[in-house]
Amino acid sequence: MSAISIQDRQHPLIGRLANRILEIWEAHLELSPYRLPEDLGYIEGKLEGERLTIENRCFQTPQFRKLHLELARVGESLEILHCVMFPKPSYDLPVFGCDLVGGRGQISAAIADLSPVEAQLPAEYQSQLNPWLKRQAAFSQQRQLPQWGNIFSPYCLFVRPIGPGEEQLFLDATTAYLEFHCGRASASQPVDREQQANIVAGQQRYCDRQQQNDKTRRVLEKAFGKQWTDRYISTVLFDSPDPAPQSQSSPRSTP
Ligand code: BLA
Repeated sequence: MSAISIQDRQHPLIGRLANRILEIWEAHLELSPYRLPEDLGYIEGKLEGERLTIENRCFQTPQFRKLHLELARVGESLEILHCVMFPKPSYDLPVFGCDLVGGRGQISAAIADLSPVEAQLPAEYQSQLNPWLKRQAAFSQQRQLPQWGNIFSPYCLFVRPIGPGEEQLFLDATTAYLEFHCGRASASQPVDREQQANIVAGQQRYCDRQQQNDKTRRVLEKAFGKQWTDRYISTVLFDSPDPAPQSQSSPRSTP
């Protein structure tokens, strides 16, 4: 699969993480194409006179309804990597998400998490991620999650990485989260219908909260306006899953 790069002067962590994500997806998962609505694959707009470019890569697999990797850039001042892996509601899997926001040579926000869709992460995820809690202490600038961020797990990494050592640690942690998750996902079995309703509700809640991130909304609204942004956030960035299928035993309506 070709490397992803909409720019030459990309922050090295953004390019390295984008390529790492694509390599891990390709190694562990059975990828097939995912069509974005009305060719929202590559988008250009203007923000305060600067060009805003967005490049999307989207796939689906037997376990995931949507794998989304997005690189965005606003002139010279802002660059973003956004990635979310939405499982199908028939699989009881957490949501992998990460976001890198940087500009002028510095990443200001680096976030990576495996977020539970039910009350907490499955036990095997907890024991796998636990050692990373100690390693997270090595980051010199931890950041506080906003209020809507209560969807994230206790293992959520949210830092401003300082220097190549911390950038490498962020890349290592995200790689470990992603490799474990893809390995578990490809070995997992579908759940029964009752559980699917909980999973749909959990993913819906994840999307609702993410949609409350005003910082994302502000960047997009300035370049593309409110209407376009509402549609982009609710159909491309954080679209909720379709409702769970009706149970066989539910009463039929008479024709
Ligand atoms: C923060 N996201 C931000 C910031 C910007 C964006 C400008 C502020 C950076 C800072 O405080 O240093 C912008 N992010 C974008 C844009 C896109 C994007 C425009 O993805 C897409 C085009 N956000 C996600 C995902 C997660 C996430 C998947 O999209 C986590 C899994 C988290 N972004 C996230 C969090 C913050 C953030 C927690 C900090 C919010 C805050 O401090 O209020």
